[in-house]
Amino acid sequence: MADTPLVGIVMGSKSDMDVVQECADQLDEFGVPYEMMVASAHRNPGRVHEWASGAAERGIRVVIAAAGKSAHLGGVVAALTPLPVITVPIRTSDLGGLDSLLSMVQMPKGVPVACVAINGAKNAAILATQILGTAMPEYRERMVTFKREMAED
Ligand code: RP5
Repeated sequence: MADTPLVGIVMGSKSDMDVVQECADQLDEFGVPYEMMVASAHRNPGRVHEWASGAAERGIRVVIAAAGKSAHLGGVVAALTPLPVITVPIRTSDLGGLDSLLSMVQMPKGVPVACVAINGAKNAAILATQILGTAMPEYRERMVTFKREMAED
């Protein structure tokens, strides 16, 4: 039987997939099971609601939400789950991703999301694994090894 996903990745559009793939590749490298979903907060609000509100019960421990432009996906997901949400602002053609970044980092008081750099999908995977590592020794150990290897490079 496949491992139960621990990280839930949601993105606002199929067009975000190129960037999000870096996140999935890094989680694969760390051996972290994940699930991935395309759901837009404004085009598919029902799908987002269903996915986010059931995430914790499915066994997800950390959510990664990637979106571009007026990127409210992470905030909407954070409103629907008790899980920590890491957002990835996607670079955009008009404003270079500053639009996505500001939409994410400026969450009002009470509904926080973490936010990595524009197109920082790899860092989202590392941060998610670090969060898992606070309660799961195998991922903590994986992070210790990762940092040691980085320092030796
Ligand atoms: C957001 O709008 C998506 O997250 C994407 O980054 C951006 C553009 O989406 P598409 O028009 O390419 O579907 O909802």
